[in-house]
Amino acid sequence: MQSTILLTTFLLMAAVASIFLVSLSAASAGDGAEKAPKLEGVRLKFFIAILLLGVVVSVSSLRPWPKAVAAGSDVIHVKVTGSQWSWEIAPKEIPVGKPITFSVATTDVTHGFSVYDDGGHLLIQSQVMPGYINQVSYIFEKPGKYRVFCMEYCGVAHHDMTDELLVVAQ
Ligand SMILES: [Cu+2]
Repeated sequence: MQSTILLTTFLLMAAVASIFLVSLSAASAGDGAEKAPKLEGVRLKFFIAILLLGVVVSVSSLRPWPKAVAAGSDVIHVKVTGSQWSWEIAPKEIPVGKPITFSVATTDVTHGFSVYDDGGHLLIQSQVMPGYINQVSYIFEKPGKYRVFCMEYCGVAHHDMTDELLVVAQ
């Protein structure tokens, strides 16, 4: 199987290379050579415009990432442990407007810890890996119920690996 894939790849590469060589020899033979200088200027301007557009779109759509883990005496620590197929979260009731740092761990396989608001928007997520304790921080601005989902396929009941956080006003 591997050698068939390799042979097919080489044949397709040879086909692409031969098409490229044919077009290159046609271009150097003089086809459309008289139009080249005018087109070159337009092409360069177009290229610069596309490049600038790309830079502007990339920079303006940047978001602060990664989020720094909150530190300090006012930080509330929440211990999260994932196991096939449930979460153990302590405490599950957390105050609004305070920095919360979730320390996530697993007792078995890799899971994905994520918190969603009631509108279904993803607020935070962290990979939950065997042998590691990962941390992610967040400040909940609104009281209410927040859903916890596993974001890493972890077995047959992965879809059932949900829980809830209750964010309460002080
Ligand atoms: Cu899962």
